[in-house]
Amino acid sequence: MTLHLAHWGAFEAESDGYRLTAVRPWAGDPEPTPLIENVVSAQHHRTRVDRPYVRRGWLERGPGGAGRGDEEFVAVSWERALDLLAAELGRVYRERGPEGVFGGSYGWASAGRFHHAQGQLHRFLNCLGGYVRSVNSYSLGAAEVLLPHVIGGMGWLERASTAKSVIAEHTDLVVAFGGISPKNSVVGVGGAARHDTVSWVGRARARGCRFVSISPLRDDIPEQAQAEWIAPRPGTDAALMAALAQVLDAEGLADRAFLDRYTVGYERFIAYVRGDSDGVVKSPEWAEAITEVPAARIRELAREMAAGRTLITVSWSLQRARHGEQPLWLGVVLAAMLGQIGLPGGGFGHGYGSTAAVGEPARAHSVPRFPQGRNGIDRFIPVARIADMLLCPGESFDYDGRRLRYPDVELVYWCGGNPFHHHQDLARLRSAFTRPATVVVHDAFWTATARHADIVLPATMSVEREDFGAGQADPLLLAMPALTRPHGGARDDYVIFAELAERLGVGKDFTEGRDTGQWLRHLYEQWRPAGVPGFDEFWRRGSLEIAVPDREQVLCADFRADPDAAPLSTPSGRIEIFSEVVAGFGYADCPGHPVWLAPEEWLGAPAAQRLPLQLVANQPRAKLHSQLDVGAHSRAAKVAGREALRLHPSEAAARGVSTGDVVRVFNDRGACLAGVLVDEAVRPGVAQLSTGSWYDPDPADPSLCRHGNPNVLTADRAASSLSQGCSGQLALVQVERYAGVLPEVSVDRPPALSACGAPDS
Ligand code: PGD
Repeated sequence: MTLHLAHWGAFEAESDGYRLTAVRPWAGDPEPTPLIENVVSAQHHRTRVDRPYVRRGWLERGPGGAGRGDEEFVAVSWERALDLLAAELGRVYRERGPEGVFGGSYGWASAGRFHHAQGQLHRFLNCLGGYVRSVNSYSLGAAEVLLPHVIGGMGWLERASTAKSVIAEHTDLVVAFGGISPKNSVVGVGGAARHDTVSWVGRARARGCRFVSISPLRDDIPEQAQAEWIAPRPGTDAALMAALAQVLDAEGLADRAFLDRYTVGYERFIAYVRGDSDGVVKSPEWAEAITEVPAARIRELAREMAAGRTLITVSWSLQRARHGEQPLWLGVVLAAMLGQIGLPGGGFGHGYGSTAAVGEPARAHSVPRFPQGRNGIDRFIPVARIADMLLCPGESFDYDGRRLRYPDVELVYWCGGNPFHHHQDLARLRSAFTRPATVVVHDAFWTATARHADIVLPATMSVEREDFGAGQADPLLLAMPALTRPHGGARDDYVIFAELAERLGVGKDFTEGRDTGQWLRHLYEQWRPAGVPGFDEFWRRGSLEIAVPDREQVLCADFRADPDAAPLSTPSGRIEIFSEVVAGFGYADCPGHPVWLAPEEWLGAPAAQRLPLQLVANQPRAKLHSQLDVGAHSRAAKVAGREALRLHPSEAAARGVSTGDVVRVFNDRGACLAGVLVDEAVRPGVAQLSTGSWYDPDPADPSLCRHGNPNVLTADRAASSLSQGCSGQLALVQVERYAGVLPEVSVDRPPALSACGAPDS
């Protein structure tokens, strides 16, 4: 048995050289996940890309978007594909320079430090002079821009977060806005070897810690938490939080000494809460009208929060929404009012349950990294503005106090991501994707993005190549020998880029004369801290544990001990309840202190008369994002072969549908078909449809996805002018029984392929 690492866990596998014959979770994982099964069943699925393909129109007519996404693909040899692509890259760099190439290429790709797809692409494009990049992520777009103004950078916050073991031992009350999701906490960027959410939550509960989960979904927290469930209208958490602040203030429960010493701007914020600045007291009664949470419960919760050691945690999903900055900022403010930031088990957290990494104490050392070189230009877009960039070149936009312009890109290169999974308003993205002259995609599968490309190059899966891996916060560094040979003619991204680089005259710059094995040894030895075994010993052992100096880590403990000696990285060095910098930007949708702002699409909006359900488009349970959607575990979770849509019994009854029925979910942007699951764990007024089912547009109407991808329904609207972050979590929709003849789902077969390019390799 050989160990292997995926974003969702470590597993042991046997193979016959071509196929994985036995797979089981790593023995060291206390709470293994069934997501491992998807790897086995998807590896040789018919939707693997088996050789290079070129879209017929591009091959016959040359660069241009007409027919993209609709036409058949022609199989070509590796030689021909690489020659064509090298010639096209040469043309674009010659005529347009790096500004003509978008290499932002957002996506999670696979675990493994060397074969990290984006890192490979970026190094390759940097060898050619650079590229238009993307900044921030779909996961944390609002947080990454806001938090440096308020408490500190997202990377720091994640690394420094209070250890889960400390919460289990010290916290009296966890108030979890967005819950502590058991399904999301199994996943961590780069790998999560030891899963422990159920156990740390269970330990805390057994000691007497109480959990309050504030979410439209009851199962957003492990059962072991025995949590009280408060289900406000989705998107209204900021109003609920403002009311909690109002009670703390009015009842003298705010810790003035803490606020004076460790924060700036409280007076400006509290004037808003008291109604001094706008004439509206943010009382529990005010919040009840917005959230539908009873005022008495809000008042009581505020008192409970002040009565013991309380952790306020805000999930990542809350900021992945219109005005997503506000509940996050308010979470920090509430924790500051309670005065427990820096104390064991008290204070603030962002993302417990959103990823395996939060609450993992920091390692003594980072892990080896493939160098990406230097980008010769400084042009970027906030990552979720991809469609705007393609549709509106030259137009200006706001971002974190700057006024920038969208570049005019001619070639889009995607490697290790699936924008037709991750982006919002897919009909709009489809039309944006007709704009560039050329779209190149490397992927292992015929994802919707590959189907919207001109040149599709087959990438290996991680089990088909040699690497080493470690999660963002996991102390385990794992050797990952290849488990099988590649599927069909698939090649490693590294090998593909090395061959392209050779053709473009930068081969040596890209490879430095090393093959994969030599790179692994080189990266490891360059990184190797004192006391850590050499590469051969590491590879022989199969793994090593990186030291963790402080297992009882507490967020901001040093800041609390001495805020002058250990200031925060904010402009004032203190927690910024009012930010002069953010206020100075003058954004109406993100003022200088946190506020409740009604989004365009919420249950209290006029549009809810027509579209009375709030879509919650959250992360899927049976796969990571869209990865391995054709795997057996993912398919087993579908209903009638489509993504499952969960509805409260009252909403199902009102529409005359029951579990197993197929419904049409629709709004003004598009529609999709989904299979109903009636479930009391969903708040009335909510339709929960996870992301990840591969987009399967109906040929007659591409705004209809036959497979249940919620991103045909979500709005391509930024969280705010400050962050330009993804707001894909929430949208208004209506649901009706699907009355017509059910169209077949076709995305689990390859697109139309023609062999007339006669593969010769
Ligand atoms: P993945 O499905 O992980 O989704 O979006 P992301 O694009 O990351 O895509 C990774 C792709 O890389 C897959 O197609 C996989 O086959 C491919 N791949 C894997 N390994 C390799 C490799 O070695 N080489 C190459 N070339 N390809 C490889 C995720 C994004 O979606 C994220 S992070 C979030 S948090 C967002 N969440 C939401 C949400 O909550 N709600 C909505 N509505 N939308 C979202 N979109 C975002």
